Amino acid sequence: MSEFFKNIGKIPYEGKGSDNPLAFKYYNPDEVIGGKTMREQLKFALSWWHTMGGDGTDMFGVGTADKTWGQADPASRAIAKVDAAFEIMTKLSIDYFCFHDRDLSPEYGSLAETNEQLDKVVDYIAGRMNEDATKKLLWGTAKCFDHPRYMHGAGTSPSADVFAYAAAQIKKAIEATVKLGGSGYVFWGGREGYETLLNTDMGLELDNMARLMTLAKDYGRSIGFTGDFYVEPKPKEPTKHQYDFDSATVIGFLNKYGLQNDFKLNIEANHATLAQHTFQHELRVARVNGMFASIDANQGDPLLGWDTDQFPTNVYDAALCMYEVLKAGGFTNGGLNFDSKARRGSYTPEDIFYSYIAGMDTFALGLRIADKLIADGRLDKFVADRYASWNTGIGADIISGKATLEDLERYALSKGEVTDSLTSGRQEQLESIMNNIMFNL
Ligand code: XLS
Ligand code: NI
Ligand code: NI
Repeated sequence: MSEFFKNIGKIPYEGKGSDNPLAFKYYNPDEVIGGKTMREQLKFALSWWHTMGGDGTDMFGVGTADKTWGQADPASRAIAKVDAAFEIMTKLSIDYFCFHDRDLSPEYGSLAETNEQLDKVVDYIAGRMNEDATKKLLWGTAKCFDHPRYMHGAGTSPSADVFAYAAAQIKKAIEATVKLGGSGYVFWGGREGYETLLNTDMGLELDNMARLMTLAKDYGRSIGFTGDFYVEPKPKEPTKHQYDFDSATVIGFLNKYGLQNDFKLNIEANHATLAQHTFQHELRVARVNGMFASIDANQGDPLLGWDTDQFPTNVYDAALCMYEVLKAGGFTNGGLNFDSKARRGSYTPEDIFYSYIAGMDTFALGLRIADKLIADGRLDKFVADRYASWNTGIGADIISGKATLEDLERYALSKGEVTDSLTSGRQEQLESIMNNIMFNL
């Protein structure tokens, strides 16, 4: 088996004083933070599409990076990609990976042939995983958005034939996920939305999307998939309006169609930005509804209105993200998938390593800060004190359901003006505590 990155060895942890660009400064895989090792807390995953396939092609130009892995024909390239991916994961101490079916193996002449070729690649991956039990599948998914047949959507296509084709593709992708022991299966509604309501039966499209998810869930369970199904919210791009707009919208959808016990959320940072939410907001909405599961770690650019999928380097956001993860009890089936790509100008093989090191160190810092934030306790105590009126008296009576509307009227009439029951929100003081903790590592 050939080595693809001969001039790069296993990336060591050298600590914050190191100036070696090919070393971790903050990610120390076996160090225990918050009761688990960093590799268990962070569960980093490599994304097959960006890392193994993304060559920097954009709307204005062809690719800048060579992602052919030395192979001209698609079947040999698919196998070489597996070897290169395992080399990257091993060298970076990444235990997990994520894929779309077509990232592993492209489409061939017919669905039958496409499936047959995919099987070969999945079997090859299974063989590599057998030799190295540290490599695990975080989640799989089906690419039901790039081929022209999906121009009007897959589950929400006006054509029942296209729906059936997507169903067949998803069936196969679930089988591949199960075969590789995946703990998650993602639905990202790439073109499940609309461009104009003048041509759209929204009610039917939403019902059909739920029908497709229900069929997929029932089939997955029938072949022994015990992991979580995920929906990955995104408000727009490629369609103008996507149905899975944000966490709150998706949770409403899952509840309406009775999917809430099998589906949870995969939250992507850049999608939160596009929905004009913070990353932490999306995670909090998922968490308080018991629907938090997994993360697509990347970052957008607030000046740009599209999914730039940059490697995350914003430590502040990563810290607040890891705060939500720790408060949710940590990852179970989910993890941190780098749905991130090096910039088009960062085109050399080493840039793959520099960009992952940047992203992994950012989340390692985020974890260290979040752990300190919780241990420090000042923020949690402030919040607990702010809501203390709900623990006793009228607050406790409201929560227990004892107080009627008449009781509350009587209480308000006897109390008089209640503005004095409030205290300052202390936003600036709390932001300063956050800075204090961040820079006292
Ligand atoms: C695109 C999405 C996609 C999903 C997987 O914006 O982030 O990459 O994560 O289909
Ligand atoms: Ni994503
Ligand atoms: Ni995205």
